Amino acid sequence: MDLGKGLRQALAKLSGRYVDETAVTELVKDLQRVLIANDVNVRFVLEWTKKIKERTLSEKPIPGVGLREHVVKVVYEELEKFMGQAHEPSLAKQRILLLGLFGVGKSTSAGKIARYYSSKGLKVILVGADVHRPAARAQLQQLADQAHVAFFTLETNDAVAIATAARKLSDQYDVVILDSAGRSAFDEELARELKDVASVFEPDSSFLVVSADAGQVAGKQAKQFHDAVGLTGVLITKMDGSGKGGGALSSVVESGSRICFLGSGEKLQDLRAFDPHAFAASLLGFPDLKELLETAKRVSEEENLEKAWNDGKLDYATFLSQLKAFKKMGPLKSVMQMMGAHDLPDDVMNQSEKKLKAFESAVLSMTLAERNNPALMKESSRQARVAKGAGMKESDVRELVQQFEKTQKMLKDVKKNKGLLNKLSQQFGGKLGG
Ligand SMILES: Nc1nc2c(ncn2[C@@H]2O[C@H](COP(=O)(O)OP(=O)(O)OP(=O)(O)O)[C@@H](O)[C@H]2O)c(=O)[nH]1
Ligand SMILES: [Mg+2]
Repeated sequence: MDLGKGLRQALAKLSGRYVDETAVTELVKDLQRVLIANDVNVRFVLEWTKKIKERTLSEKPIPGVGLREHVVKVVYEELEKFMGQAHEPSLAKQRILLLGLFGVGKSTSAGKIARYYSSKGLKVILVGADVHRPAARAQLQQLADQAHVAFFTLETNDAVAIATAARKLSDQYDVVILDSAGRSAFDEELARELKDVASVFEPDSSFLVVSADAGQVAGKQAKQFHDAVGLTGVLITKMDGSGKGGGALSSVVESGSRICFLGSGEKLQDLRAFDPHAFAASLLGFPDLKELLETAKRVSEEENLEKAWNDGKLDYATFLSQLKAFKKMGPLKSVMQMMGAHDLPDDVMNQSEKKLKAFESAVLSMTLAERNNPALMKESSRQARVAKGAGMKESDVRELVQQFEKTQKMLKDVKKNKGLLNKLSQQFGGKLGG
């Protein structure tokens, strides 16, 4: 199972249940299972989850944030902390050396980095110095064409001669990127060749390219290459297609190397500078967790909607204002994810976003009297009028009315309401889930 999905499912189990020590212990076990299945080092998994358990149980949630969200926040923060620093690619004049074993994605990554810098307005040239594989330089030239950058090589089998000439290209270009030859395994000969190339090319940055498929072996590779030729950081490719991304990431961080870029596809735009904040957010399925938590708090304060719920007075007007508040929190998908409804198929998501919109236009087509006195909407002549006003089918309006009545009934059944968001998540989350 992919790491993000596994983590999200583990967290989603918390929704709708009382979060206590038993629930946290269970979560920790789930997290451990997911991480180990993704090839993450066992010692790290145990240390990391221990910290999560300690923090979750000892810290008080910030006001306005439920216990479940608090747990999610702790997991998120610990993930972010572990991942190390963000990499901000320098925009200065520079030379970049790419190294790594066979087929890991060096040349593709060279093209991606070239495209990145070129899009920043810098003058970029790609240098083909893989003198071992016959078609390597032609492939790099194609990548240069795709990225709309210059290309350079020499018709020789002497990589050092090419690197020497490439060093001089800095007179004419802002960014010179040298693509070196791969090997099936790290060995003395490769180390020597890379050292020779580096000594004449004098790179500002040397990035080791590893594939996510390598799993924990990525960390070992990072250490070998670092000890032999020195590294600025690591670029992990194929994050899109591997179940071992977690192992590759964590082992590289543990080896003491920095993660600088992530590649997540074959196209030139599939490259991101590494940002632990964004990375943790995307793994856990939150576009921006901090913002979402803050918005959730602000919305409920501003609108004081809990009061309406606690009073047990649900009419179309209240319901509409709740929907609007709900919408303010961002796309339905993010909100649902915050509520723990993860990995729902897109068509389900889109459909219910559509439903929400339909509901809104229906309510807007109601008279004030109808909004405040929901019983009126049972009349089919009124339903027909609203349908016409909202540009909907009568059957759709009828369905919405039925849905509203269900919600109303549910509200009456619940004596003490814990909060608007919980209620809404039950109404919509439950419906979507089932
Ligand atoms: N899915 C996916 N495929 C990738 C990614 N990066 C590279 N590839 C693919 O991996 C294969 C090898 O990529 P190359 O860039 O040729 O790898 P290389 O390290 O230069 O290979 P050698 O020069 O033979 O050592 C190609 O089919 C690429 O399209 C990535 O991030 N995701
Ligand atoms: Mg190559």
